Amino acid sequence: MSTFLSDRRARVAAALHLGDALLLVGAGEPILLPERTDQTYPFRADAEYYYLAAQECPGGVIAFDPRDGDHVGWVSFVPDVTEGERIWEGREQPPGVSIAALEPWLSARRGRPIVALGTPARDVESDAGLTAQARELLHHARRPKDATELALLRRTAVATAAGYVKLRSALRPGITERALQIELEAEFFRHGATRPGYGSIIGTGPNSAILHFSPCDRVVRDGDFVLVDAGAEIDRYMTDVTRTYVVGQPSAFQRDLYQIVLAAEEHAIARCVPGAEWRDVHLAAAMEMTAGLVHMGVMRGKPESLVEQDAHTLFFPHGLGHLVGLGVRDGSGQLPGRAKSTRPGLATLRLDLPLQAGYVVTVEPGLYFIPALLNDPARRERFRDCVNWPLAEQHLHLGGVRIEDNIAVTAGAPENLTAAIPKNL
Ligand SMILES: [Mn+2]
Repeated sequence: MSTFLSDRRARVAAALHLGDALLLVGAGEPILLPERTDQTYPFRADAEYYYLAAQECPGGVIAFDPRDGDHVGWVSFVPDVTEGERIWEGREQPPGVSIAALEPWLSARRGRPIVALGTPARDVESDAGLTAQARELLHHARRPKDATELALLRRTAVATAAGYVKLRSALRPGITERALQIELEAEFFRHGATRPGYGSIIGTGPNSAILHFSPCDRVVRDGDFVLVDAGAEIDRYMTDVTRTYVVGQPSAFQRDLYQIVLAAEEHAIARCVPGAEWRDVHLAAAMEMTAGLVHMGVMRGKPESLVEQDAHTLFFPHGLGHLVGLGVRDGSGQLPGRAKSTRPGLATLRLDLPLQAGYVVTVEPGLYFIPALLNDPARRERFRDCVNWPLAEQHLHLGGVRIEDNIAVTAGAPENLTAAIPKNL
């Protein structure tokens, strides 16, 4: 077994405090498409399994008995590959012990509590309390990225950068969002991607204000904002980057909006140091962008008071970012034991913890003119005095700006893994 995997397993064993409990981590089974045939969704092992096995293996189970110790305690049980799988899928027998040996392994340890992580087989009788506790600890232990993970993230960043260069060279009035998607994703593959990390978001014109817009056949027009949020994936690790462009000459208004988001993003990146509370980094960016909107004449009042009232959420309705790695929101959430904030302006945060060296976090401030928010009567009443409503209305179809990089937190200065992707309108 590779050293990185044995190191990783040893780190997890130390973090989980299993006591006398046995650990089972299941990969899960393929899921049938809703077509009533034998077709399945592309198989993705449960992330908790993949982290400990570094392989896709439907039906696989990683088991650990802490009494047996770090060296012999870990066993990888794998299903016996069938002739059908060899013929149709070209599958080969993965390394490991036949899954048939799992039952005797468990019988020899009868009576001990079981912690079942990953996607457990249905017939495992696990201890729900211990399992919930272990899951939170594993989640937290996976947050600092090891060298193998960082190397994969750097490779995905290279493939992602190539895609953005290609898309940008194709960007002109008359091209469709779909054609831009094709250029972007084909270039990801040409540079080693195993797939796009998530559904590529490409929104042009008013579509750029839809936070998770799926590209369609809309034709790009001169003066449109073009917001692209996409990233390449290699072996389950992915980059999550956003850039916003203007086709042709940007208006003064577009330029101002862009500069506000860009400055907030760069200042937030500089704040990604060990010990920084993520909610503080988020609120500082919110404050800065609110001050910018006041300066532009879009919002009215003192930035501190506007953010206090959550008025900024009219234009910046999401959190500043999340952790990324083995999955697009890998390891996000709260510090173990910390409850999710109930303050409306913080409830949308996907992350609430102090940053630590080794974490890879997205920094993605944005400002948008979202009709669903700006036309909402309750918000218009509540924030009557906070917004220059006639000016906001003039820009209801303008769309929005988001800029996102992936930042590795280190003991020294933050490292921007996606700095190679140009950030200019
Ligand atoms: Mn993101």
